[in-house]
Amino acid sequence: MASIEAAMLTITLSPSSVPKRRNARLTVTCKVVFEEIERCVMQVCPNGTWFALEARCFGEDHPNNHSRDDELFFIQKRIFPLQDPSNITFIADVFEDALNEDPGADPPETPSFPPPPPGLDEIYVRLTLFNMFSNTVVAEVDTNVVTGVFR
Ligand SMILES: [Ca+2]
Ligand SMILES: [Ca+2]
Repeated sequence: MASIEAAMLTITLSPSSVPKRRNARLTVTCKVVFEEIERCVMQVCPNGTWFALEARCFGEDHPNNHSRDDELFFIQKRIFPLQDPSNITFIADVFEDALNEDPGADPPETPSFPPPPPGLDEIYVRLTLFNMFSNTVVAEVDTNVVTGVFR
């Protein structure tokens, strides 16, 4: 079965044209390694859509939280054999606050010192490879987690 390898996420922040808001660019790189038989099928029928790789952004939650990680937004889809599987890049441009998946504790009724810590955000991207012919998930991996205080 095909596999997804070297999945990596980086997030870069930059000023935006909107006051008090920053842009965030998510860049995900990976490669898909197909088996010989899968490559053969795609060579024989190069116009078919045989595989699709979807990228979705998640906010990670602590395992003791008993909740599932939040899906923040869908990024993009790549299809094969149209795309070069050895060199895949997804880029998503959002406002930084789209990554603020943990707003932190509510502020106390009376000001306290030190103030409550800001909610740390843990962002990762899940890559899912579908076989479009059998409509099954072939492989699924998560990138590294990028931690920050996004606002
Ligand atoms: Ca979190
Ligand atoms: Ca936060």
